[in-house]
Amino acid sequence: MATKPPTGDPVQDAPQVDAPLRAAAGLPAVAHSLKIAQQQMGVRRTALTLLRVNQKDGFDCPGCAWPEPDQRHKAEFCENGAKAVAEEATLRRVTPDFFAAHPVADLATRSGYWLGQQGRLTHPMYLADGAERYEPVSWERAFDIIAEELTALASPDEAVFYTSGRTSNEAAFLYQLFAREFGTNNLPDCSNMCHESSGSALTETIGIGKGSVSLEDLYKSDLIIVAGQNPGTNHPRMLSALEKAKANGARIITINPLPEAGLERFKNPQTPQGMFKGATLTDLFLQIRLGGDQALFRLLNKLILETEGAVDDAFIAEHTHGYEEFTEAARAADWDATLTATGLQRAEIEEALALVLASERTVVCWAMGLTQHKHSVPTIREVVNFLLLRGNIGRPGAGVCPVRGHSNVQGDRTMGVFERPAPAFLDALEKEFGFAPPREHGFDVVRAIEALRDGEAKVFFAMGGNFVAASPDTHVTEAAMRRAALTVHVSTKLNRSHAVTGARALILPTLGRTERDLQVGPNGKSTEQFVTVEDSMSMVHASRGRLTPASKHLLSEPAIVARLARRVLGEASRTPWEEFEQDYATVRDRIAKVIPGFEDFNARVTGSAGRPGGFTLPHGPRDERRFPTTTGKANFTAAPVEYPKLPEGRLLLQTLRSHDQYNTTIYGLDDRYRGIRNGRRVVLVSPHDAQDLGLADGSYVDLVSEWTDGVERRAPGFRVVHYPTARGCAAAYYPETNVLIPLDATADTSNTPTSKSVVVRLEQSATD
Ligand SMILES: Nc1nc2c(c(=O)[nH]1)N[C@H]1C(S)=C(S)[C@@H](COP(=O)(O)OP(=O)(O)OC[C@H]3O[C@@H](n4cnc5c(=O)[nH]c(N)nc54)[C@H](O)[C@@H]3O)O[C@H]1N2
Ligand SMILES: Nc1nc2c(c(=O)[nH]1)N[C@H]1C(S)=C(S)[C@@H](COP(=O)(O)OP(=O)(O)OC[C@H]3O[C@@H](n4cnc5c(=O)[nH]c(N)nc54)[C@H](O)[C@@H]3O)O[C@H]1N2
Ligand SMILES: [Mo]
Repeated sequence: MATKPPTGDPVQDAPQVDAPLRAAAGLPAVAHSLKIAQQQMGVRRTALTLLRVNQKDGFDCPGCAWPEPDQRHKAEFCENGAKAVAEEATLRRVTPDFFAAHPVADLATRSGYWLGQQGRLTHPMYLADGAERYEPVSWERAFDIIAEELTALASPDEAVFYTSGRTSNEAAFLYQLFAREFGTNNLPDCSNMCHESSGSALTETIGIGKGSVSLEDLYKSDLIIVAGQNPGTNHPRMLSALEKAKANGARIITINPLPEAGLERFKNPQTPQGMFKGATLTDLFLQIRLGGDQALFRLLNKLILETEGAVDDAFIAEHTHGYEEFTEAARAADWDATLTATGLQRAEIEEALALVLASERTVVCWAMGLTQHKHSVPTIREVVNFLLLRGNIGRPGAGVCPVRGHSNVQGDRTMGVFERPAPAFLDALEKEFGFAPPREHGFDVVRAIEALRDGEAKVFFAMGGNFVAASPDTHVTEAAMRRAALTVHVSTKLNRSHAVTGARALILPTLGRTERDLQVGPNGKSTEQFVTVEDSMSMVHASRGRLTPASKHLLSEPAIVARLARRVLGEASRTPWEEFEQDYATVRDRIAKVIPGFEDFNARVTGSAGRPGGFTLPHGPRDERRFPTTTGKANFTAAPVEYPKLPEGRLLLQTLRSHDQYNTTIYGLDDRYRGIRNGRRVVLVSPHDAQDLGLADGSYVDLVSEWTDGVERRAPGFRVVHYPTARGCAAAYYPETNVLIPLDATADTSNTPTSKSVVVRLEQSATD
């Protein structure tokens, strides 16, 4: 039973709707995750595998980047972590027979859900120019094909090397090293669509693009503000941390257009009381309009400034820059404009202010609700202003907490996967490896799509991910991809990017996190390798797979990069690629020499020196209130306040995740907490707006986005769901809605697609 994928497709998308839940997790969550896991893996494998998740001798959960507490529970995973593991550890297989039965044209008609449900990829597969089907290919031939296309390019900058955030530190380091030795900084990654706005804002203001808090800080804080994040679905283990913080006396303000079940009430399945009763988490819910956060924080800042003794003058004098200019801008903040921007009541903001002023130690957590707007960078800078005002950075219980998505997205960036690398990083690479890395900045995700579209890039290589489904402006992105000479995907599972290809295409199947990684050394003996990852709180630790690999033809990601590099760079390269493949410890030794904070890496990560379970990377602002910015201080900033303005009769659409998906991987068709079952094509609209617009619950509409280029982008056939979202705002799931997001609708500075603010009109569907 465990090995049979569903047969019917297109999957019947027939949403059924109940009232949303008011609490997350508890018994139903455990039952639900076990059901999905057992369908994929069977009962025994489910039990054995899940017990290894996030244990000190086990593997890092391939779900989110939330850290593991020091005192681990026997089951240190959550419902959605279990689904992520099941998705990878499934017993279903996509073999050469499957590809023989399904031409690419057929795969292109299938839903992402159906593709993912087919199981793990087992063989390297090649789609020749003009061929209808992928055929099995040897690894040698696959590397020859890539080398052929790469060496035929007029410039290394015609190649693009994408990374999704599951790639280990070791693989990521080798990957960027290869790309740069080949000669390009074209290293876009999923961060460009994710927390790039956080990185841009934090680097400018505090000097480092990472969060400044640990789990301990959350436990010690007086006030935790969770803005633009849905941890009940996307970071479920964060709820345990919030629960603990509350037990220690913290208050929680939630800022969100949607009431999200997990933040209302949490029934911790790991404690007997929690399982049944649960803890109320949110003390104050601010139901903000999409994109209203900058205005809200600006007004709070003005109110703090106007309160006698509320500002930490000593901290500001000693550690910050730009205070005068900032206070001038903040004092100009206006109540009426803020109430319009946020849709909040005056009393609600006053209540928030009271909680802020009562707190000595404040943390602000955020995710995609703050990062995917046109004005995301100034919004996050305003959050920094807010924390700086009361000295809430660099002391226990306080700080910035951008909650990362993919399990190693932060580590990949630390390893140098970045299209705009710092000169100091390139200098260190040059010194260690003896070649001159390119200095010119490369393409990020949006620029890579433009380059492919315009014929300026010809080879697209992806280390994981599902680029065409995750990227904005689906039709434009797909057309761009089809112009490439060669597209290559290193993947564990089948996805849409394998069906929308360049003239030639390769699928290179790879080991997942859960699988044992054996490499043959120079003496002919196999030794087990482990890799390392960095979580959202800068903790680096080892991850060791335990399961037998899905197929004997798989290569690990480090092995794929090392073999590719040897084939492409040949004798000219002085880098010991073969040694790197045989023994990942030698890669870690080089990381230790190139990247600050990794000194003595091997010893510290294995526990042979220091405490077991890894180590925390240095962070100037957190550790010693040292701010490595251009001014040498923490920078206050004073950007003009912006918020989205809606033309008459339009709604602002955010594109978000359901409870049964991991980005473009769809686990199932339910969104349990929001009361939606058996379908994904739903649009959540406030009943008031629905009434004004004449949209009955249960009617079907097309979502039509309106953009300055005059092009109408349409996503047809969405069931209207009356839902308690903020006025003027709507919500629908991604990736189905990526057709609506124009390629050039991006955030200022970070160039992140504005996936949380798309102006749409809702038209009755022709089929309705
Ligand atoms: N199970 C599971 N886990 C995941 C993922 C997954 O798909 N599934 N994805 C992973 C990845 S890569 C990431 S980046 C994270 C994403 O984690 P989240 O950011 O939690 O993901 P989204 O579903 O995009 O939810 C955005 C939240 O912000 C709110 N929001 C939207 N716009 C605004 C706004 O303008 N202001 C405010 N204040 N709130 C707003 C939405 O209502 C929603 O609650 O999760 C990671 N973990
Ligand atoms: N409209 C809209 N678009 C968005 C977002 C949004 O909120 N709204 N969110 C954005 C965000 S935050 C992100 S992070 C991106 C995500 O973009 P991506 O990271 O590109 O997409 P994923 O869906 O996470 O990629 C899933 C695929 O990764 C492969 N995979 C899984 N595990 C492994 C592994 O261990 N190794 C390798 N090599 N491959 C593996 C599998 O083949 C799987 O099909 O999407 C972005 N796009
Ligand atoms: Mo993400």
